[in-house]
Amino acid sequence: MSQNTVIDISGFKELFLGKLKRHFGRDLEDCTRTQVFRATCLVLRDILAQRLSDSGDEARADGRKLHYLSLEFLLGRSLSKNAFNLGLTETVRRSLDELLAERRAINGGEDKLTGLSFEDFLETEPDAGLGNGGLGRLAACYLDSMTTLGLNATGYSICYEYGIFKQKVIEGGQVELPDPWLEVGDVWLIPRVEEAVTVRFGGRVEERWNSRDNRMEYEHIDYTEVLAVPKDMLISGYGTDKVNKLRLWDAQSPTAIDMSLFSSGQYMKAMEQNAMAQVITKVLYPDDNHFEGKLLRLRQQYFFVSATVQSIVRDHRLKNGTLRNFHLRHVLHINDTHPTLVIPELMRILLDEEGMDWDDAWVIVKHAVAYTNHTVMSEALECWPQNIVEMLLPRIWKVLCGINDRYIALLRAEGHNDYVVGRMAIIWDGEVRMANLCAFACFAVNGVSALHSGILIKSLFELQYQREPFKFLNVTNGVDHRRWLAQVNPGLHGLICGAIGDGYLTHPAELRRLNEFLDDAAFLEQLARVKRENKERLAAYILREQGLAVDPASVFDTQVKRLHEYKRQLLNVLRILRLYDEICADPQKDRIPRTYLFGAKAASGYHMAKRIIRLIHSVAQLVNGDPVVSKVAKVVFLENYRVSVAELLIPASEISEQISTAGKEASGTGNMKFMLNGALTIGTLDGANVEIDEFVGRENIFIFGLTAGEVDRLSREGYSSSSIYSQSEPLRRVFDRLTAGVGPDGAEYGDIASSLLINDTYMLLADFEAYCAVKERAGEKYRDAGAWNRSSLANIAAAGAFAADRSVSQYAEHVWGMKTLDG
Ligand code: 26Q
Repeated sequence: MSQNTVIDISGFKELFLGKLKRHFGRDLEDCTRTQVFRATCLVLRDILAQRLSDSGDEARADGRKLHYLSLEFLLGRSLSKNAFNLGLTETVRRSLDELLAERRAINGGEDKLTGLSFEDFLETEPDAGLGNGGLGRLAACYLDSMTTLGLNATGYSICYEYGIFKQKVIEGGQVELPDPWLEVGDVWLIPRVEEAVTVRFGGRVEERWNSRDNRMEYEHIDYTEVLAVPKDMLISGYGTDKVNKLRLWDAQSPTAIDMSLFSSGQYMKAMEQNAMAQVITKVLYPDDNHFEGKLLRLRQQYFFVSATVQSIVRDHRLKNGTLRNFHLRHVLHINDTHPTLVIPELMRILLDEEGMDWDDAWVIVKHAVAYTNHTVMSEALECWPQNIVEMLLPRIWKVLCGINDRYIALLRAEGHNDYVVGRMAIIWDGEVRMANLCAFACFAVNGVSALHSGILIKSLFELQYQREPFKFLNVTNGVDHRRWLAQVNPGLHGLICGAIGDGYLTHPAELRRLNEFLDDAAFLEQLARVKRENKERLAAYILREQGLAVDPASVFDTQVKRLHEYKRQLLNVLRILRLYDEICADPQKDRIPRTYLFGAKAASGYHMAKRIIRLIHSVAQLVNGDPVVSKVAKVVFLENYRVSVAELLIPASEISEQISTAGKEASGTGNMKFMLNGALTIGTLDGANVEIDEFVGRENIFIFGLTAGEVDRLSREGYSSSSIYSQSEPLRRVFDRLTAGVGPDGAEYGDIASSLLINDTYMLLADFEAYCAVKERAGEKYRDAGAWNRSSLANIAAAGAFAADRSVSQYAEHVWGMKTLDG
């Protein structure tokens, strides 16, 4: 546990002033807001750097080191996290207060920094938006847990110059703006130029038979080189001196410009290397759960993977002198198929650089790489066109062929027929199928919820499971409960600590003890008061940012996540349109006022997703602009939903919408964050909702709709949305309005209506009635504040099961073969 480098207020202030002076040449009296922010971060960064060098980042002699590879780490902000983990939140807060008071005294009056608090400086930090959604945020939560649990772990990703785009909504339309997060966010990064490696693209491979050693040798020639420079971010853990790293690779040209080419008149070629390097790490692909075989994306993936493997191998060679024991010392964990090229890249190094035989090399690779799958939807599966792999990565292509040929030979030898071989093959029909490569090469394959892992072995990996059942397992996702409860909801954290102490921070299962308070009326009232304060905080934000007044006394009903048809934001919207008609028809009826909150980014090229954002905007205009309806309903689309907005919104929400078509959402992690903050879930039996339902009990959750099995059967037998439509009067009215025009500007959505009638892939209409009914039930329950608050507490008490600490412990034990502090 922590030796806790105790640093007090005067110590912090001294370090802070030193930073101001040396880094910015400023004194307290003339520094800017950003400089205060940066100096604060640098003081914490130094403490982490000191701890890293004290403990050394060595694996224990017999221990394995974990390398977590992910094209995304959706970190959000780091200052509050690091201050919290170091136990310095109050020290920093008070130091800054005192420093600003001193500044005021020196300057003899008010200035631009007067009145700013610690919270304002936290707001100075841009979100590190190096991810799209769930998968990227999961990786960030896991880094915190791995470090807190004392694992030797390093995260690897790309240092995108631009993270996920900033979303503006202009007259209902999404506009994407660049997110230059590094302008301020670079304060956490430590460049390690001396550890740069080079990555090779393009060119040709020459094969030669080496008769002396009796083996084929491969020479890669005429390639283009890109320099990969690591920028390390130090990762703190809670209550521990352990520090890990997140290594972000930045692409640079190996030489600013190739002078020899330039002198010989080949200007374009001279520039080429430069331009290619610049573009690789320029921007994060904003697609979520969708695959497109873009050359630049493949370049990003290989750049990232090759740099990572080279740096791990270099380090291993230095310490061991050989790669023969590589798999005993390292696990390379791949977050979805995006880093799958680690498999052929590690093979390439073992074969071509280490001179190993194929079979020896394969044993090492097979024992070193593990894989987590995050989707079964076919449009999200990575299948790279063979020709672009061959052209961009000629040596890797040959290795892939070597793996595929041996795999197919093995399958044939086992007596599998053409159909089976065709489904399991890695290269097939001109494509390279990454999921099949992972399933064959990795020693462990897991899904991210019980339901999803079950579906994986029944569908996508059915045949692989039959061959090697032992390597398939489930590890249900979890979230960093320290961030998603203690940090973002200090009111609730205080209440919990008063009741059961702060042991839950490192032992999340202790939240169970809150069940003792289920019938404690005074406690439940305090819980409601905390919620109310959080709602007021959010209402103030919405007013400030979007000029919209929402009533903190109304029910806050929230659906925030990436915009995707399978997540069914549209189902929520259809139901609001129905409610609109009902209120108009019977305005006198006693209704509980509700605020419907949406937040979602749409992938830039996803037309239907953007249409749905427009529709939400129109519905908001319609509802909020109606003097009668707006008394009981408000619709808010929160612009630019991101981690820091989630941190404000989730603690303020009372209803959590988790309404994906059953079988489509691998897990969901927002569902867990809402539950942790006492929201009640309205959800389908999809992803981790199934387990949330089991843990919290049916009386504390609102489950509705088709099950995954029913969805499956219905889609195989054929399902007609139009017959549901024609039998439902309310649906007809809603669709009529979509076609005729919604809201004051009369925007028409006939395209959305007809797409649902012609091809309701995600079965919105099949679940519509059940959804409306469950929302009625939720409304009725809300009338009984005591019952509602009791369920809210039951959710918090059950949420320990969905802590990332639990997930990471399971990975450590069942996948990585590593010991945690507790285990
Ligand atoms: C792939 C190729 C090219 C470009 C982009 C992509 C790409 C990028 C991001 C494909 C998928 C993603 C992200 C997927 C994702 O976030 N999946 C979510 O993962 C969560 C964590 O396990 C789950 O909780 C969600 O259910 C799942 O949808």
